[in-house]
Amino acid sequence: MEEFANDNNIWAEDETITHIQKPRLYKVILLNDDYTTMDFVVYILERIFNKSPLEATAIMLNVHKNGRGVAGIYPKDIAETKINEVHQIARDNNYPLMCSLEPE
Ligand code: TYC
Repeated sequence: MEEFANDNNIWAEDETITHIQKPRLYKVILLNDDYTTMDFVVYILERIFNKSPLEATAIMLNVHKNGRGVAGIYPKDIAETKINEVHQIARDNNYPLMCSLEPE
């Protein structure tokens, strides 16, 4: 069946309208602490949040200076998975690094 789409709706040939829900997005907030090394935070930002070395360093320094910062913005299930991965890798390496979830 041929379909014509704009931002929110798809018009099918039989003129039914399907409403497409845009997923709500959530910010993954990275929190500062006194024990996790800067190199480890940069590694996490590259590995889990797919940041370039330059971006990862800028985000890490921002969190170090301001106490918190945005690591990435994702649909809820993806954001939750990334947070679990960060906490697991941090615990495996004996770092207290924490992140949290915030509606955009
Ligand atoms: N404050 C840490 C240090 O001085 C570095 C750090 C940055 C830790 C960002 C956590 O989310 C963080 N080693």
